[in-house]
Formats: sequence, C-alpha cells, structure tokens
Amino acid sequence: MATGQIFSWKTQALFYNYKQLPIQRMLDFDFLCGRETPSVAGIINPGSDGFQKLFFGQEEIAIPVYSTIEAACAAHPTADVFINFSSFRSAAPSSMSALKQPTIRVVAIIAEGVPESDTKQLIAYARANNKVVIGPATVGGIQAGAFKIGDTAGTLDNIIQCKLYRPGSVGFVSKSGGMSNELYNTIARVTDGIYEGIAIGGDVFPGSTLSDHILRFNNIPQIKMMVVLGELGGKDEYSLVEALKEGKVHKPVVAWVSGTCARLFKSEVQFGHAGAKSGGELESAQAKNQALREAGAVVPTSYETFETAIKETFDKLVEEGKISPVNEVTPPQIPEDLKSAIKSGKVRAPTHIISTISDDRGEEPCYAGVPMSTIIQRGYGVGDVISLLWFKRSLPRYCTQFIEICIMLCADHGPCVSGAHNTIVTARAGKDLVSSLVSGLLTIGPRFGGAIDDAARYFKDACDRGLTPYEFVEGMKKEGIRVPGIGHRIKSRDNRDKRVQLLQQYAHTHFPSVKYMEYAVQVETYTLSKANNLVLNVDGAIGSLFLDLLAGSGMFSKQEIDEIIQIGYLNGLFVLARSIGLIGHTFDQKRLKQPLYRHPWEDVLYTK
Ligand code: Q5B
Repeated sequence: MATGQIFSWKTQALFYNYKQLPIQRMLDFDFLCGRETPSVAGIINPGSDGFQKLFFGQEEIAIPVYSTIEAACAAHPTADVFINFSSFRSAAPSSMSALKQPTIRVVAIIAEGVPESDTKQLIAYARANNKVVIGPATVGGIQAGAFKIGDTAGTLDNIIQCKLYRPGSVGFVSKSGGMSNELYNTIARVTDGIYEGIAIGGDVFPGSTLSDHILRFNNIPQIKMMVVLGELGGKDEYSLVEALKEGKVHKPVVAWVSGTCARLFKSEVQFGHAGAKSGGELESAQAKNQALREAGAVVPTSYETFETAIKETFDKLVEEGKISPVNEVTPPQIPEDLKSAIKSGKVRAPTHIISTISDDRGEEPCYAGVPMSTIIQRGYGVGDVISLLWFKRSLPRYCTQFIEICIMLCADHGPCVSGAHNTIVTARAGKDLVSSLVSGLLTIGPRFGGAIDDAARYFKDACDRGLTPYEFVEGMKKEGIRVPGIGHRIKSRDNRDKRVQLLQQYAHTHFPSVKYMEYAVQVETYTLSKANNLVLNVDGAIGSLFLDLLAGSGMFSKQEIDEIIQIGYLNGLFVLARSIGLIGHTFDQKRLKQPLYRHPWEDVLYTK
C-alpha cells in the first residue's frame, strides 16, 4: 500500500469498459481544474478498438480504445490508475490482470457484488506488490483540483458547490460513496475544503481500509486534518483505533460511525452495503464511536453535530496558524451540452434531417401517422403500407390491391432477364445476399424494368395534349427516343405478355376510368404495325394504369399527380417487386452450390 499521495494533477487513468457519462465527468472535472492533459489516457473495451469522441472543455478529443488491458498499458506506460467499470462477474479477473501490469499502481473497482474470495486474492496481490485497490462497491475517490475517479462527487454543480476544483486542507475517507458526496458538501461549508477524498466501498473486505488512507493522509503535508465516516458492521474502524493509540496519526481526526439507529431494531439489520450489518456489540456504531473517541479522535455525539465538530477542529487549526485557508479561485465555465441546453429551453438548434413519412419515437412506430397496431388490427397488406409510406395516405382497397398485383406480377421473370442474370453471376462468385441483390437491382433502368416512370410521363403528356398515336410515336422517333413501355425482347403480337393482360383485366373491372391505359393500347396498335415485338410491355401497362389510378381515385390533386410523375415514384414498384425474385435467385444458386460462372468463349465474338 502506498504511503503518501496516490494522485496528482498529471495522473492519467485507463478506463475499463466504455461508459460515456463517467468518462465525460472525469474530463469535465479536468477542465474545471485547469488540467492540461485529460485524466483518461485510454479506454479498454474488451473485443473492440478504435477511438471514442468526448469533450475536453470545448474541444472534442478522440480517446483511443484498446481491446486488451495489455495493449492499453503498453500504449500508455505513464497511465498508472486503472478504473474498472466492469460488472461484478468480470471485475475480479480484469482487476487482477491490471494489477499484474507493471505500469498500474492504483486499481479502483466500482462493481458491487464481487465475490469476497476474489477480493481477498486481489488484496493479497496488491499488498504483496505495493499497489492500491480502492473498492469494490465504491464510487472511487478524488484529489481536489487534480484527479477524479468516474462519478465521484456527482454532478458538476455539486463539484463546484463543494469547491472540489481546487485543493483544501482536509483528507476525507468514508465507506459509503453516497455519503461521501454529502460530506464533501459539509466539509466545504465549514473548512477550506477537501484535499483528497476516498470512498473505500461498502463490502466486508475492502481493497484498502479506512486506516490505510488515514495513514497515507498523515504523510501528505497539504492535508492538515482528517475526517472519517465509518459505518456499523465489520471491524475496519478498529485498525484506525489501533493506529491512533499507537501514535501513528499526528493530525486531528474527526470521526463518526453511522448506524447508531440499528439498536432501535429488535433483530439484526442489513443496511445498504454488504458489510453494513449490525453483528455483535463490537461491530455496533456506538462501540466503534466510543473506541475512536477513547483513542483520541474527535467524535461528536450524533451525526447532526458532526459538522460542528469538523468546523471546530478546522477553526482551531486556523487559530493555531497550522492552516492558512486557501485563496478562492473561480473555476472556468464548463460549456453546457447541446442536448441538455435544448431540453432546458436555453438554446435552439436547427435539425439536420426532415422526415414526414414515419415516426419511431412513441410507444409504437407509425407509418404516415397510422400506428403499427392499427395496421395489423385492420388487416392492412403490403399495398396499404406502400400507400402510407410512399403516398402518405390510405388509398382505397382497389388501389392497394392493384399495387399488390403489380408487386406479385413483377416479382420475377425467370433467370435469363438482365437483373436475375447479374444476381446469379454475383451469387456464384461467392458474394453475400446484399451484394448479389444490388448487383441485379443495378441493371434496372430505361431498357429493363425501369421504364415505368418514363412511360407514365410520355403517355400522360401525349394523351393530355391530345396527340394521336401516330403524332406521338413519330414525334418520339424524330427525337430519337424509343417509346418507353413499348417493346419486348421475347413478347410479341402472337406471344402476349400475360402480366399485361391480367393488369388490364383488373383495371377494367375495378378502376373508374382507364383513359390512359386505352391511350397506351392505341399507341401499341400503331407500333405493332411497325414491328411484331413492339407490344405494350409490363412497364408500359403499369405506367399507364397508375396514371388512371392517380387520376381516377380522387385521392390526388393534379399538382400531386404531376409531382409523383416528375419525381418518379413508379419504378419503385418494379424495384421492390423484383427484389423478391433476385433474393430468391441468390438463395437458389447458394442452395445449388453453383460454382463460379464463366461465360463460354464460344458465346463471344472475338474481333478486331
Ligand atoms: N424499337 C425493351 O428491344 C427493348 C422500340 C422501338 C419505338 C420502342 C426496347 C425498348 C423501351 C423501354 C422499355 C421495358 C429494349 C421492357 C422489362 C421487364 C421484363 C424484361 C424481360 C421483365 C427491347 C428493334 C427495332 C428498332 C427499334 C425499334 C424497339 N423498341 N421503337 N419504341 N420502344 N423499349 N423497357 O427487342 O428500325 O430496326 O432501328 O427499349 O419499355 O424490361 O422479360 O426480359 O419482367 O424482366 O432489343 O419484362 O423495346 O429491339 O433494340 O433491336 O429494336 O424496334 O428502334 O427499329 P429489342 P431492338 P429499327 S419490359
């Protein structure tokens, strides 16, 4: 166990298990104290490495993250404090690994519930190797104006109120971390403040004891008096009694052992800490207070008079000229986090994204304002979900059914079409599902599957302008543009595309008007007079029929229809539908364990 100061203004720690808040609190404390270097040198996050962004004052800094304790210690040989924020399950092995690192001097273990047998091994190893263990079951400790472990002393407001950003003259040690916050306040009120404060933790076997720290404080010249807050249960306070009796402590000690109320209970009481239970008489708060008093400590008659006892002891030291109260300094202002400033209404900040179709912040996600449970209760289908997320409204059933029919009919068109071919080749090259899928999707364009929007655009324009099919097709020819939605590689006048017929039949039965589809059929009649394969294809059928849906449903204004056509929503139907087939082709090739595809030489014309 160290015999004097264990922290300084330059102390740096390695933080085990990434926890954003306590690390940020340490860095904020650093800033308050005017430290030049952050007190956290590195973070150990088992299994992952990289960097974590945190604030050091107003600046953002990147703190390196290591996957092992060894790597972190090797990279930061001067970081000698190990702050262990792991769970009670892994606290002991990780603490032992840290203690075994030659560079680590102090290990603070925050977890509660570490098995006592494990703690005993840690204590034995630390004592044999002159290292300090603080905890388990502790909040940690603080050297005012220099270094702070994790969440010690709570919020920044509390730290400022307790003047912990600059050193005072009092050394403080307690078992309880929660009560240490209380005492930091009390001590700040009636003295010039804390020099160092340690919470040893509430376990039966703390890594370091009350007397370990008091004896250390005794050797620190800046500490002029000590305050101890013990608690009932265990015999730790008696080692302090011994030290006092043996004359090892030369500075005034003001002490109180809490838990005097335990006697009011008829049976044994277990307080918050594992070690805080009223055992035999010797472990009672009364007995320990009495023993400390007899050994020479200043022990008040109740917790309520503890503050007065601290004040009187401090005032006496000032009178005797042993303490010259420190000069007050004003700590710098810590910039407030944007999140909390927004929450308290102090600032406003522009958002970076605007979204109108869905919201996941409530109890359940909503699509265009419709909660998920309503979608399920009302038996909505994929067509309804598309109408909510794409068109931001609930469309009538005949419309959503038409959308679903489009999806079903376009889900696949065999392995030979451009998209499926690409997907198959990609899957056979050993690529994953997403790569195989997107490789197929990337073929969708003006010639393959992606002509629906253009078909709708051109048919609408021509039909609305009253062009005859002849004027329309020949006009396009003059401009060198193929009529989108017309023509197919294998479908023809004598080999009609069944999908087109099914869509037309559905629309004839359910749509109030099929004006645009009829115009497209007239165009087809004209193009078929030119060549057998210039049929109205599936893209053309969907494009023209969707115009009829938009115009006939009464759910869209003229302006909205123009916007849908201009933005180009409709190719989305083919993309969505064909994804189903392309995913199927990927699985098919993988299931069949097909080898790498190589196109046959014979199928290539090699020419100069
Ligand atoms: N000619 C589809 O062409 C294809 C003409 C035309 C006026 C036209 C072609 C085309 C417009 C785009 C379109 C969607 C490239 C098709 C789909 C999904 C799919 C696919 C599948 C599935 C086929 C021969 C002669 C030439 C051309 C003239 C051709 N198209 N004239 N308007 N639209 N269509 N795409 O067979 O005088 O000899 O020079 O671009 O709607 O993709 O199943 O495979 O579900 O997966 O290669 O159904 O029509 O014909 O290029 O040799 O042309 O016809 O100018 O005249 P082809 P080409 P000329 S549905």
